[in-house]
Amino acid sequence: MLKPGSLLDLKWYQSPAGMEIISSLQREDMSHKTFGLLEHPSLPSIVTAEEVQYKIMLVGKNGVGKTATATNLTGYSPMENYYETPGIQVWQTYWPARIRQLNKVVLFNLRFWESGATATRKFDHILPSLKENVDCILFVFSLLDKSSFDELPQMISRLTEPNDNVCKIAIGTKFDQFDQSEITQSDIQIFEQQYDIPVFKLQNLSDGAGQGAESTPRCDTIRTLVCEQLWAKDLKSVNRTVTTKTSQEIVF
Ligand SMILES: Nc1nc2c(ncn2[C@@H]2O[C@H](COP(=O)(O)OP(=O)(O)O)[C@@H](O)[C@H]2O)c(=O)[nH]1
Ligand SMILES: [Mg+2]
Repeated sequence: MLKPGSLLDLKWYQSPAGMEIISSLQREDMSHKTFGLLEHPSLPSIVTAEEVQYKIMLVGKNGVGKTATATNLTGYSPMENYYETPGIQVWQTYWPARIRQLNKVVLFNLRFWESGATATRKFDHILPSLKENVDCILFVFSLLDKSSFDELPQMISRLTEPNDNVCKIAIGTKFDQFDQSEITQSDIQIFEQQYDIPVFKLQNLSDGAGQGAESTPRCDTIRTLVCEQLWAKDLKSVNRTVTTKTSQEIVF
């Protein structure tokens, strides 16, 4: 399993250069600017960051926090009231990161796709639309709902194939209430080893009690870790098909 921080500099976004790019992606109140699918951020003129785009699909039981994870990672305000996502929803964000090996900054354009389970069951086109050209599957479970964690293996076998070159990450939500979780750290480690899928714990509500601010990874860190897994997936595919144009662009 990839050691966190081995490909991307996890702290770079806090450097002066990182903060300059990020401030051009944020509003004055530090919330993320939101960009429509056809919009593009204008970066400071001194910055030349190459852009890479990824489609990320969120799956998991209803109510585990897929929408909250997508809005949290893209800087949208959380939903005030819970309702099941009625069809497909897409959120996008831009996030810069420094690639250690290339000493180069890349702007990650992350597009998160999610749908509610009822809509997915009712309309046959939804699952194929989510899966089409997907780069990454986020298997979302709630740290407060053991059954949502226990369902992951079945979901993995339904949605993935060996050597499919799709990046796979599990996200455990409700980290703010981890002290009430029936899922232990050892359960998580066994899962990571068995499926070779990293598990990131995420707190989507900032006012939650439980885990102290010190021990809770910032959403910015989780976003960077997701970018790192996507970069690792691209490196793997470059090793497989070194002749494609995209692969060459990624290496240099
Ligand atoms: N305390 C806490 N609540 C969360 C967290 N993530 C999501 N929720 C809540 O869980 C409920 C379901 O979240 P939602 O994202 O709509 O679930 P979805 O059906 O999987 O899309 C909502 O009331 C969210 O506010 C979290 O990290 N902590
Ligand atoms: Mg939802």
